[in-house]
Amino acid sequence: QDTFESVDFYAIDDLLSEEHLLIRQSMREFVKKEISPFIEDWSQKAHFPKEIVTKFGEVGAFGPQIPTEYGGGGLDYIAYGLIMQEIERGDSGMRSTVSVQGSLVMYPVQAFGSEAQKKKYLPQLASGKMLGCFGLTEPDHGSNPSGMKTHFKDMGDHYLLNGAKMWISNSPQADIAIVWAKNEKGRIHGLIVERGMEGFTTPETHNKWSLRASCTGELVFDNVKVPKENLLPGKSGLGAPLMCLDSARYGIAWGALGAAMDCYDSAKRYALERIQFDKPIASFQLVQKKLAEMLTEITKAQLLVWRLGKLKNEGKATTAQVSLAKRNNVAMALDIAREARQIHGGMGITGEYPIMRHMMNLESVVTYEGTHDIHLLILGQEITGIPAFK
Ligand code: TGC
Ligand code: FAD
Repeated sequence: QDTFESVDFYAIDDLLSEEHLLIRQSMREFVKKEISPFIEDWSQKAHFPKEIVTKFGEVGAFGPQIPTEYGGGGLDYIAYGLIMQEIERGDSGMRSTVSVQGSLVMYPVQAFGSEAQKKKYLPQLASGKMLGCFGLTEPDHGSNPSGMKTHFKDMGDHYLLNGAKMWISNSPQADIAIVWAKNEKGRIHGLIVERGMEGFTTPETHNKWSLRASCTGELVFDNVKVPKENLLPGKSGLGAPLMCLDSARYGIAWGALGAAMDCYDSAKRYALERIQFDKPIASFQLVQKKLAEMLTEITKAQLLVWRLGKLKNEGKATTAQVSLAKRNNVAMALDIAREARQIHGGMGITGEYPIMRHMMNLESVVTYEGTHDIHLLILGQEITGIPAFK
């Protein structure tokens, strides 16, 4: 039974509106009913439960920040963050599915798409009738997407797309892919590629030890004819996908907090129940130190994302501020997962507790959407004005 209790040591709930609290509560109940009872089994079996996609659509998890006229939630960024926090409390892989759909597929269609593209895709994506994925990373271009090789040629009445993307969340099950590719002049554009287009395949990546309930795969384009109306007309250049990443990275900063809270909650309960040397292990100073430091780091991370959410609502959040939060909160969650694993002793490596699953998941989260070190370099560039990437 899922007995999760969240953390609110600094009365941060007082900073939230009634609507925020209601949204968080309904998402928490959704996770308790639709994710927690099954997630261990899905993860052990490396099974992506496709039926969760329509359920996420029904509960309003896809594109909460997208305007209602296109089927989105029309909510603010604090609400969006709280939804990510609750879902990742359930599992980072589930949050991945939702982040990709909302921030990496719906967002670019809404921000850079034509009116016809918005009408065609957004309501379908919001309701979960359609699943999307986002193809930026390539086998030889991960942290450095500007070097991408995937390209398209103007053939008069259509584009001809060739190349390959790797490590793409949702790809084996996705109905559409937002694909970033270069034109003949080397300029990056977004194309909407639909399943069923000839020459387009999505081989699955097997044997992951992380995000096992999320499906990951490649996108392979072998002379794919893409209709001209499938090019996103509103923005080109690397800045376009990087804007999508700003939105998804923001959600991850909140999501990681959910995973951290789940590990802390489990560790606290276990420490109070587990008896060694005739006492609960919670009575030993070394265990109390671990718990006190977890609470401290969670509280700091909560304040960070709350303030970042306010800045995002005002349209003032910068890329570097988002990097700081994504980097800090994911590393914080990973540290807490590792410490919580210690508190659970041998039980911590089993599926009886969520700890090891969160820990393994977070190893992907600390790498995708910009690695821990790439975010450090984004901050370094912000401080010094000097990019140290190249
Ligand atoms: P750089 O020269 O800095 O910039 C290129 C152009 O982009 C502009 N720009 C931005 N525009 C809008 N928003 C931003 N955040 C922007 N950042 C930069 C910039 O002004 C420039 O414009 P212009 O007009 O001068 O061309 O680019 P760079 O090639 O040096 O790269 C910088 C770097 C390393 C920070 C960037 O490439 C980066 O962030 N790399 C990390 C790659 C990454 O995060 N990949 C994520 C793939 S998607 C994913 O992982 C999904 S997981 C999903 C899940 O399952 O949850
Ligand atoms: P590399 O870029 O090869 O980096 C390897 C190491 O080198 C890292 O430690 C990195 O920090 C370091 N490094 C690289 N450059 C520098 C530098 N200049 N200075 C210092 N250190 C450096 N991508 C998508 O497009 N869409 C998705 O949906 C998606 N989903 C993913 C799901 C999973 C489960 C995973 C694991 C990845 C996913 N990715 C996705 C890809 C992800 O964004 C990349 O893995 C990530 O950007 C890092 O690229 P890479 O793995 O090629 O590592």
